[in-house]
Amino acid sequence: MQNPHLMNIPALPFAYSCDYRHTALVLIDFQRDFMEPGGFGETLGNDVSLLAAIVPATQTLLAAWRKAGALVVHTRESHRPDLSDCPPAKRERGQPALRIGDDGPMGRILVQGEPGNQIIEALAPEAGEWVIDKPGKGAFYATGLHDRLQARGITHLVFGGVTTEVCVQTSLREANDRGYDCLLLEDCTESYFPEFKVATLAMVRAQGGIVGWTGASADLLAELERS
Ligand code: TIU
Repeated sequence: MQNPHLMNIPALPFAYSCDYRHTALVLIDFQRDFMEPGGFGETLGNDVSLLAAIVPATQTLLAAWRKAGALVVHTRESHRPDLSDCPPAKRERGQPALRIGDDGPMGRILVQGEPGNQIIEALAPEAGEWVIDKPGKGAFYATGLHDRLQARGITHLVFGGVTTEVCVQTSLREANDRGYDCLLLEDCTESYFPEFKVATLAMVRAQGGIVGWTGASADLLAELERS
């Protein structure tokens, strides 16, 4: 008998098949530091209002994923208050208005526990969901995430989050190298640079899905409902 929990999601470059019991929804860095004025994203010179468009679709998906009882992983790009996990090369890069660790309108920029480091209310983690604090752009560097996913029997990762070409793409590529099949949801990820989002989606699925698949949340929702 066919596995009733198996989903065959229309995607590019071809259908993405996964059993939701072995799949995690990974929401990358939906934190105020990137989504709201006064945080890290804005200090880098970006128009952060561009990112709001994906919140409703991501909320809908998150609600359905929770209802299915499948694993939700939230990440935050963040550093310890003493910045011992922030390489000088990262802190000193460029000419931002405020640097990592500086005091901003939402507390210290990109520092754990500060108001700006919290995930936005609309997508706030619930009890039992994983919240991974990561010092790098990728979710696997210095976090222990791979071991936790392995222990849980996770083989597939569905990605949303910000920004597409920075923390989302880095995390997806790290995951691909660790053997996960990865689906990037185009309406649940956004960049400060629309052209970079388009390019990232194209390069992920090129060459027969060289690092993953891209798809739409509605197609995932339909399969989740069916299974
Ligand atoms: N600057 C930018 O586009 N992104 C980051 O610095 N981090 C994340 O993508 N989370």
